[in-house]
Amino acid sequence: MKSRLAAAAMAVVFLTAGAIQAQQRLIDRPFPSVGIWPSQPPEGCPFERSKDLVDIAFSGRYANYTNADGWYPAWADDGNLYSAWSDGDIDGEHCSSGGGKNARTAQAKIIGDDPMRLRVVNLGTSPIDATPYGGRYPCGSLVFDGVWYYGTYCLHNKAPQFAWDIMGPFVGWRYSTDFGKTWIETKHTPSKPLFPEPKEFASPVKFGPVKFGSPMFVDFGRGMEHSPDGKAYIVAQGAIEPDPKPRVGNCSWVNGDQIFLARVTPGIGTINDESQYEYFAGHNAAGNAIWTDDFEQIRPLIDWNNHCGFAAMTYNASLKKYLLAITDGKESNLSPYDSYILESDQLTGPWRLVSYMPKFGQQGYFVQLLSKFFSPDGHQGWMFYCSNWADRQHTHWPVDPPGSEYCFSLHEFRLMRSGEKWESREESNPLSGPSNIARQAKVTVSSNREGFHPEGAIDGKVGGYPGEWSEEWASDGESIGAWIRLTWDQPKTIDRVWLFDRPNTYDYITAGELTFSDGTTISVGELPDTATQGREVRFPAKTVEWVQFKVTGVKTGYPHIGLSEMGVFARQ
Ligand SMILES: [Ca+2]
Ligand SMILES: [Ca+2]
Ligand SMILES: [Ca+2]
Repeated sequence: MKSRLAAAAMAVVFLTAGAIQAQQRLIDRPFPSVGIWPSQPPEGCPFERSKDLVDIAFSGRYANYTNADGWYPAWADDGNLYSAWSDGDIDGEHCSSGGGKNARTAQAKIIGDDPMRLRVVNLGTSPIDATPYGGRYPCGSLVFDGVWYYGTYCLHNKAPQFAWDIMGPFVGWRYSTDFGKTWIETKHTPSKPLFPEPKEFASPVKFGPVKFGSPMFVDFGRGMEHSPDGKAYIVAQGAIEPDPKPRVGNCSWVNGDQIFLARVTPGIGTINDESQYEYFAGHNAAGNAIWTDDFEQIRPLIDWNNHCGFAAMTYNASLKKYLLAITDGKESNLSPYDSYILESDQLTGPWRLVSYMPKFGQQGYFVQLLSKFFSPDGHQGWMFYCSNWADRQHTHWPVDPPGSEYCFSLHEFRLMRSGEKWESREESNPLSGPSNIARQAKVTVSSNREGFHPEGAIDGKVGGYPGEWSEEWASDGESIGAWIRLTWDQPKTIDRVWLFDRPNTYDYITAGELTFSDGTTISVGELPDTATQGREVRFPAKTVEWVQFKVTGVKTGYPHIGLSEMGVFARQ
């Protein structure tokens, strides 16, 4: 791979300010390598280890967008991803799906082919009635033949130690023929859902279990191009009564005992018609899949009691493999979760284990391997998941792998072949190396917002809200005029400064100024808003006791301006 730093040289600008000529360019932020995630299946794991895909490794590169969860991206013919989102904000618009009669769901378009440089466009929110349940949440989307099908399902709160412990029914698919501008709601309701479950709806509400709680469309690639038969397939977690191993939240938004599979020829006239569906009903004596139109004859695709949960399947066309990602929300869904990846040559199994990842995220959920971002050889890809909704301030457990956040979060991974060695692509991280003398400096700031740390600006990490707050400096309500100063005990000879904006998209520095203890100044251009890139300022070497960065321009209305990282480099 060519140098990311070199590849990132976006613009070279010569500026003269004060007595100094400086050279400025944008640089990619460095990422720490993660490597192979140790596969640690628990006792009783029913899957044998895959011989073809033996591990999953993470490069450490990630990109985070927005401040919401509930993403289920579908790759459409026009090349964009279309997705639901919920329980958060985009561009100041809020959506919450837990509001009973006043629940809402939302949608967005995700533009771009480079996972590090996507643009998420909010397409607005829609009111939706959850009653008699407490919440009505989005699930899988499919965009096929110019129609966007968007599913919603119900949740309810019963057990206090578990958020949304009751999985209600999947209601049905609403659809849009103008890519999300307008919607036709499904004729189904929480009390009259598409699938005949749970069995009774008479008051009081019967709380499950269900088999198709939050269905996800199998990701067959762009416009469903690799569907084996033109049908859309859906997977979902669920449970069967009686349950020999009951647990709190046994059939919830993130827990289940089994995974189920169904298929339908997608169309406006078919998708909300239960009689058009066929259900996977096990294998016959010859090992072939049985399909039935009788819901009562359905059998699990995966049966691992107390170890199933949210499930998403992707077809990897280059490897000719089906990949199934499952998350187990454990006994209390306020704790870390386990996730695992299975592979099969067929949609209906048999399934083999690629990796069992305990405490992935550490609370990763909605894990999806997006077909759009697989490399031509099929081994390299980008995993989407949300994380740490129950620990958004990261006070209970460390984020692992880095960048696991409550947002649209993409992480680069590699499916490892047998015998393949993981080669870290990590380049030396100048921010954590010895030449970055910012880390030896004393930090003073114009102000600091409670919960943030001035020292976070020199900890060698480009991080911060909505991730680790401790990794950035945020001023207390300041915009233009906010400043940070680094002072050394001894004069230092330096020739380069790196500056990274706060990664959130509310606070955005559009201009600044460096001042040095020798009285010289340099005008600094915009710092990229999401901090996936930073600005490098190079100047003829100078010997100084302190350097200060002052904010001279911001995007208006965003009052806690600051820096996620400032590097100052000694002359080499
Ligand atoms: Ca169970
Ligand atoms: Ca930092
Ligand atoms: Ca920012």
